[in-house]
Amino acid sequence: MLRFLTAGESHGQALSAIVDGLPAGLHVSVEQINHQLWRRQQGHGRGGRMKIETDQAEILGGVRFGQTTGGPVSLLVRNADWRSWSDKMSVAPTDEENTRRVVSVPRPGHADLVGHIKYGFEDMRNALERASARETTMRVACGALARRLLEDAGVHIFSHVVSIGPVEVSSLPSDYSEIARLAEESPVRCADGDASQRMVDLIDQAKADRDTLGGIFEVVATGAPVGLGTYVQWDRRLDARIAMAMMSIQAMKGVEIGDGFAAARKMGSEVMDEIGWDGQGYTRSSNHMGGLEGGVSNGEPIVVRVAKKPLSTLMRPLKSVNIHTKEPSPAHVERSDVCAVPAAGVIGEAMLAMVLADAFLERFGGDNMSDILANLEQIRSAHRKQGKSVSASVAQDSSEC
Ligand code: EPS
Repeated sequence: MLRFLTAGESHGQALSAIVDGLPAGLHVSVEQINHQLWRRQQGHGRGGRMKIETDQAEILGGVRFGQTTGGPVSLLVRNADWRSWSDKMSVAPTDEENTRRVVSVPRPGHADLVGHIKYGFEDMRNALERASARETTMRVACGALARRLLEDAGVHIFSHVVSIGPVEVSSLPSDYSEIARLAEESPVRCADGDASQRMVDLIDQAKADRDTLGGIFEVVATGAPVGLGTYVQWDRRLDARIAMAMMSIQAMKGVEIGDGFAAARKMGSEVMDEIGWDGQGYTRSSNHMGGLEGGVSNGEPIVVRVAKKPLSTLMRPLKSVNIHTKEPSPAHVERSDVCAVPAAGVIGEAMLAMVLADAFLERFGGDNMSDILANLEQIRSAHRKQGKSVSASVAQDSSEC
């Protein structure tokens, strides 16, 4: 089982994580993790914090001479902004009330109020510091390791933004590698140049209005083998595991796989991906199911769309109530982003990588990378042989007709 846990607060000293269950012999490097951390920090609409931070991972354990040992991998990313927060986020008790930057008026849509009620905090900073999407730094760091494993097996993951607020993509290349390339070049990770510009303009307008924006991103995994996940138990279905992972990202409010909600409005004949045989393997006329049937990967690209609500920290604060006086008050204002949908796509990639790598190890598992890749090859070649014999029996059946 591949799993990870994160720790740390947005303005604490550092963020940390443990990734448990990686096999031995996986080639990893801080440079490759840092590249993913850099991608997460980009995107038009990010706030001042991204100018302060240059997220850099440190590997504290589980890797020796560039390869995983099979032990837990321990990761650390220091918060550069800690310099300005060391007194306000002091680990040791302090009597200095005025150094605390107490948060007393919850922001609608944020974890502030539920954190106060649930944990009994009189200072909601205790809630917001951990609920903050800054935590996703570690998800991306952990996901970078899972991504390495998948790459060795020929699985590639990318994301692109399909809408920000009301602005949607209207035309996309048919080739996934071209979509990935164009998204990487866009300031909002959108592969449609025209929509990309309109998204930038919309974000500028929202900033001027002191408002925020959400949007939808798509994450795609190509090259995933058939048979990841299973229908035999509810919590082992791959689509369910992907949905949970995506919904666990801060501010996400919806997930769809393949045509998702649009498929629900169509006839069955319009949305099933018809099956063919090309002499070597099965073919599909389309991929409306997003690469998953019965909770199992079917060999087609895995396509997931995720909806992010607008950020709940508004520079023009909404109505709220002071939790101490119960008097009406404008919500707390904290430095934040106007739009973080492009970054959310990179985080979605990391979460999909973790889920797919976990399912991959379940299916092809072994203690080291060579065994795992040998298992993959053995199963693939068995499928090829099975394909040939199916093809022979189809030929025989048709000659008997
Ligand atoms: C951050 C995500 C957002 C940023 C944060 C850094 O966190 P939140 O979910 O709390 O709004 O606003 O930056 C700050 C907290 C700050 O002080 O600017 C991230 O993705 O790193």
